[in-house]
Amino acid sequence: MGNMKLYGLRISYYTGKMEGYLRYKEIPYEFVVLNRKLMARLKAETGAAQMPAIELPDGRFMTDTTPMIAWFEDQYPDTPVIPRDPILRFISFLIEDYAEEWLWRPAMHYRWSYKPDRLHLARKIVDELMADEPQPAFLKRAFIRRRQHVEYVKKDGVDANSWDHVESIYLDTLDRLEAIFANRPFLLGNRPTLGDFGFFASMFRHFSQDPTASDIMRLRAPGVFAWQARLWNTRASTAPDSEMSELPEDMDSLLADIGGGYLPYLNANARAWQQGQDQFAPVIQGVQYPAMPVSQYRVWCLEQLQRRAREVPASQQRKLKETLSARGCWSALFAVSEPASRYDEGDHVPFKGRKVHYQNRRS
Ligand SMILES: N[C@@H](CCC(=O)N[C@@H](CS)C(=O)NCC(=O)O)C(=O)O
Repeated sequence: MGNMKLYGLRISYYTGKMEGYLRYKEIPYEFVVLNRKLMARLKAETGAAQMPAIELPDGRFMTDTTPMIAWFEDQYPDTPVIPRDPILRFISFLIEDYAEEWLWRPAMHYRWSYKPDRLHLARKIVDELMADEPQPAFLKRAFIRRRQHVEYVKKDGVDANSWDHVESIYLDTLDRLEAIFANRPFLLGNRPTLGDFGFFASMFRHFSQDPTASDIMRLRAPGVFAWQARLWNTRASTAPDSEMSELPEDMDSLLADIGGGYLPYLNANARAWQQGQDQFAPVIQGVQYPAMPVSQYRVWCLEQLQRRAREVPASQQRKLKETLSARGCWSALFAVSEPASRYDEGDHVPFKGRKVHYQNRRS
């Protein structure tokens, strides 16, 4: 696939995830730095003003890293990042979704709530995304700082009451991953699987590089710091070809976080969606969050996870149930029956469809 283009920014969470995957799989691409004009074009081509987006050599556009990776896995089946064992396969989908969606809030919070971080990042964003716009640079930087803080921190549930809980998601995750990477190079063995790429989004482009969070990572979890560089530098053609066939015990606390924090959030979001609400204020692990937007996209995430669990062959369903129940994930996964997201009704993803990620924006 010559001339495939990856549109994004060098500081972007999901662009970093996609680049990590493409580099690992050795799929060639040309990186195109976005500006706001190109962003408008991507919206027209993909249905979503979001990065990354990919333009294939045949002119088709794609967006959304999770279905894009699934699509590339079909095109490039060698050295799959989706485990063959059906239970680990499901767990990989679950961890990918958890990691990229649930670490998003702390990643945005650390980047935009702390002064050294917001000054540094606003400069980087303006220099890439808005370089060709005529306004004075200090005004553009002030605009970005305010926009990001309002949209992705204040309106996304971070207030004085939830602040510590949001930070604990990052800190606890570092501890869980540090313990795992003391045992092996990647989450499920000697080479990366989907879950590694899910964590890579926040850990690579935000936490290992943004000033405040990276100080924490280097001191608290040097093994995680080493892992994100290792993933960036690992190639499928030379990665050891060995897969685990049993879920290692050291993954238990990560799965407990999913069952105790993330899935209850996804369920509250899905219930609010079913009731036609635009906002909801969940209680997560005993902490009252302020009102935040209902996300249609994340109703779809829950729906996809339920579908993936149902796809596990009948002969393995009992084991799946036992494995997830023992780690507090099974009942939380099916607490909302038929989430009915209506998100991708024509089965278009990752190609053009109606895609809205963070906000409800139903109008
Ligand atoms: N689910 C999507 C999420 C993509 C996404 O939200 N990207 C962010 C940047 S990392 C974005 O484009 N935000 C739009 C904005 O900030 O206006 C994926 O996996 O690609």
